[in-house]
Amino acid sequence: MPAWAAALCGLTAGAVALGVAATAAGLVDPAAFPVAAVGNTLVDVSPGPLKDWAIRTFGSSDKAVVTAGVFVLLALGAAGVGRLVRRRGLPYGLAGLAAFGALGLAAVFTRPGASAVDALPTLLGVLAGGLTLALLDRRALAAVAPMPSAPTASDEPGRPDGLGEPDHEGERPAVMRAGGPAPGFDRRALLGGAAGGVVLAGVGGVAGALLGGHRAVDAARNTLALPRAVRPATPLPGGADLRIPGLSPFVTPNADFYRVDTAFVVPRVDPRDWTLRVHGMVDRPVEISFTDLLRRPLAEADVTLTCVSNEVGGPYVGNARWLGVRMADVLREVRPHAGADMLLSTSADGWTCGTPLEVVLDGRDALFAVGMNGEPLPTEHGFPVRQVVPGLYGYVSATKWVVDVKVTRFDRDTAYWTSRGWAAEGPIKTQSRIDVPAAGAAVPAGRTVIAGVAWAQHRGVAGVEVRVDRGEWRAARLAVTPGPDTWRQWSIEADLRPGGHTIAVRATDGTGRTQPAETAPPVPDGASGYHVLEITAT
Ligand SMILES: Nc1nc2c(c(=O)[nH]1)N[C@H]1C(S)=C(S)[C@@H](COP(=O)(O)O)O[C@H]1N2
Ligand SMILES: [Mo]
Repeated sequence: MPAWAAALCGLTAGAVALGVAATAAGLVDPAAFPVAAVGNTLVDVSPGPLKDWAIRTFGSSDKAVVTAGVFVLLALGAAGVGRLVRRRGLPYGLAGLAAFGALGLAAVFTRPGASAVDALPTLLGVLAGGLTLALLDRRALAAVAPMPSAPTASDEPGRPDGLGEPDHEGERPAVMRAGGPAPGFDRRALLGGAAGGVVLAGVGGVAGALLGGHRAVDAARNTLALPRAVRPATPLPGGADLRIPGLSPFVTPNADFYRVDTAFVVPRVDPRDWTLRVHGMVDRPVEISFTDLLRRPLAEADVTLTCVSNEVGGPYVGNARWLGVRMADVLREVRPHAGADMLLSTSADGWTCGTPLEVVLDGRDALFAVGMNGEPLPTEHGFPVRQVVPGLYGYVSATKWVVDVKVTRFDRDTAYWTSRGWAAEGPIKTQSRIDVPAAGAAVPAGRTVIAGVAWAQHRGVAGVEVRVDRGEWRAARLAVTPGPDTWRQWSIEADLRPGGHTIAVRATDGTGRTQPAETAPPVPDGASGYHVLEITAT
């Protein structure tokens, strides 16, 4: 058993310990990672002149240098533990590991505000390191056969596993005889174990970093205080919400807001690292930090978002009060070139979206939004910054986690969904939906309230009509709206005789156009047709 092999055992155990500790720290608190805690403690206790020197010499990477130093010391220590196992036996090695753990725990608990759970990363790490050491000790170190009798053992003929033909034993390198008694240590088992340990440690470290980053972004969001709007939205008119049970509330609570995106894992964008680059066919490209963005005058707007893949009567529509910087303000600063007609926006996870430039510049409340219903954007809805453009389906307007806007032309660039068969431009079609009664519901015969929402963003909803069975289209009562960019609640009463009934709804937009009866599927530019449902009066 060469010294390097013993050191490798120790190093592997140390790596596994740190990987496990890193994952646990990512879940519990990144500051409870023992390496970070020891590094912090070292910085705290080191004399002033040493600190000054470190800052002068390493600049802003001084923390990284200290951390690297701790890792080097730990590596030496881990190698030492491995050699201790070789010379004195496993219990001594385990004791060595425990000693490192104790140091780590001490550092973790000298941090202000440390709580009992902060011990977990170190304890789990030591446990995992100890197990790894024991495992490697059994698989690799303890495979050492008793020296003088080894040849006798392999002389036995007819081994059931067919390995280690006794006659050729001596000619074959030890590494090819895994599993058989060997006149040394089992190198293959050790190397395999070490490789497995390194992989485990790497996975643990990455998981810890991801989980920790996750928590850091959540913390940044939770402590973010958004400035007030310079142009506040008009307070919601009293009659915007008819407050009918079962009817979608005028303002969709963030927790209930539909979510549509291609993100398998929700991007966690740290506002401290976030920038928005606006470039392309412009005179003066800019790159805006989150702090810069919040220093600009903020506007507020009530806007209803809709997804192009919403079926008639479907759920992918929601209304919120957004707070943000007007996209037009930023675009005027960068001075788009004549001939540019599209904004190609890109999210932190690489999704792209093409928005007509003139729509954004025509005076409507197109926002780089930071707030949704009085709080920072929820992570799933684009924290820290997303686009909101009234009147356009989300796939051509509502880029979440937006980080880049390129001023370009529709004939030069293609966005994510456009290259997958959806229309390049996506103005929202006028639509209406019956919320109450629910489809298939049984209601008491007699007077029944029928209610729902209708939308035709930026044109506004001017009328809603309802038809029961083969009857006349009757005008529904409309709720008040703050402007043309939100949906509009409506309701009507109907007298229903016992039996089955068919209810249909249609809306007319602010330009006087009634939504067409012809049905169309969502592809390529949005569903159309009346929302029709069956109920029973009893
Ligand atoms: N980054 C990113 N932004 C995106 C999408 C996406 O897949 N990725 N989907 C868009 C689509 S299709 C819609 S309908 C809206 C939905 O916004 P919401 O999830 O906040 O309701 O986001 C848009 N923004
Ligand atoms: Mo969408």
